[in-house]
Amino acid sequence: MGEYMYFVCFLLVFGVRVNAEIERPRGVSISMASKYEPNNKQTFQCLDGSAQIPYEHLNDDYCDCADGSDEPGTSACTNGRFHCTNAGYTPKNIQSSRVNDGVCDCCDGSDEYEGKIECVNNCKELGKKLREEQDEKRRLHEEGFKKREGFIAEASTLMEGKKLKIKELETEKAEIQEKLKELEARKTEAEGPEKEAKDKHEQAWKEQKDAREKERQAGKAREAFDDLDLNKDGFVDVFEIIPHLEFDIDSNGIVSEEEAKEHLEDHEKVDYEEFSSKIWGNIHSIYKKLVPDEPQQVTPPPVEPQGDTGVPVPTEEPQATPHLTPLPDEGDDFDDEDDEDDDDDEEESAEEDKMPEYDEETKALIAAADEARKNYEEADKRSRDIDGEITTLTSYLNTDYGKDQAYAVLRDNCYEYTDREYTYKLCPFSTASQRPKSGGHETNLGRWGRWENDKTQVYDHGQNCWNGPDRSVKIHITCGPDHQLTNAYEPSRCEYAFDFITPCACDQHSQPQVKEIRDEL
Ligand code: MAN
Repeated sequence: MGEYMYFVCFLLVFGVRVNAEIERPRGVSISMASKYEPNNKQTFQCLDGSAQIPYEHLNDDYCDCADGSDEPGTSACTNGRFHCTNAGYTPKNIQSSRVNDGVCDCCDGSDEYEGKIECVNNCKELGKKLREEQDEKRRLHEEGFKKREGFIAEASTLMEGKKLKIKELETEKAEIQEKLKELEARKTEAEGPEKEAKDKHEQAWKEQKDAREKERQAGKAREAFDDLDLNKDGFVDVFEIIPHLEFDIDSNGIVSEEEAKEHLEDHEKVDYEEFSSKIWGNIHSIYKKLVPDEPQQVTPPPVEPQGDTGVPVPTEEPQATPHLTPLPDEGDDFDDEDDEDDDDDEEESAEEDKMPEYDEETKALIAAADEARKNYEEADKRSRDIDGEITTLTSYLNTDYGKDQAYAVLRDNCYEYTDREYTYKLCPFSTASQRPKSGGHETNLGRWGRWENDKTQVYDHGQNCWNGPDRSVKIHITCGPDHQLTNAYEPSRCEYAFDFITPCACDQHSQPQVKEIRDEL
């Protein structure tokens, strides 16, 4: 060991900072200094081993080595690297083409030694600033780490609480199952007499209604018979059916004698007895009362040229309906009155068709059954609600909340980030979404999927992208003093990325990256 090295060791042992550079060619880092050692060697071997050159050819402004290693301190080699020591700040390697190019690249000014430009050494100030920034980062990390400890405890309490809740719910469920059996029995017990009483009441009402209906139909049959029996001979005959176009079976516009007869069950004519018992039941749904305005199936008689009076004179009686007696002309009011009668009838019948109230005894049985049903249904609903709650709690507990479950505290919370166009929302372990700032509906970007690694989450199966994939988001998580969504972007169409900071990520293994700050040498 040379005298110089003894001196350096002496200084180190006695805690004195070395204030001089270790001897090495210009532009070489301390770690590479040994490769350029001048004392024992007369030659220099290019670092890639490609050639050996005389030692004095180092930094002679002529590029000898293919890897540029012989010219670390000049700009002779295009691929050379110049090392700035930057004592007080962080060391830096620059392209050797930047050496002496008139631009200060190193904070210690060592790249501009030819004096084309005067470089001020500001490494100390930069180092001070960097130290402060790193101290602040460390402080925040420390703060986050402490918060994380709290979250872990909180998560553990939360989980225990949920587990306990499941136990309570299971106990309640078992009790309710027992109770349900009893309530169902009570319900069945109450519904028996209720049904019996209701059936009795409804049967009585139905009988009444049927009787009334029968009466009503009889009245209608009588009315129809009287209307059809135009000549009032006590019979409805084929010729009295013919004017009624509703009896036109083959829809050719006229009712033939055969068609009329078919409606009279092959009789030429029927009396009221036969009409009401056999005919009316078949025709009541199609029968229409003849009204004077309605075109009737009357074959018009040939019209003679006008006589003296100017009124056309029919030469014969109508042929197809010789028995047709025109309905009395009741004027315009005829229809209206008829309609009013029908309306009244309908109102009356609707009123009559309403089931009368149950008697008091039946009402009491219904009330008792209602109460029993209500009790059963309430218990049944509670039982189903419990199932739902247990499912939710189980899914909560089965979710992976990361190391020490610290991330559990983020669940049931949402965080937003707004850029120029959208507000992005992250509800951890649930959903990610996007909504336009200008209004409009929210787009589902994905549901909670999985951890891709301990600092990246994936939310997928979001709304399908037109002509593209289902939307999905990757959440890049880093340590920060608070839970905050700090960025959202779309690296490729419908595939999003969010940056999220949280103390949950401040675990010991992820200390903030610190740049090496070189002490002065
Ligand atoms: C919407 C948004 C965008 C997305 C397009 C794809 O406009 O969800 O983020 O790129 O749809 O069509």
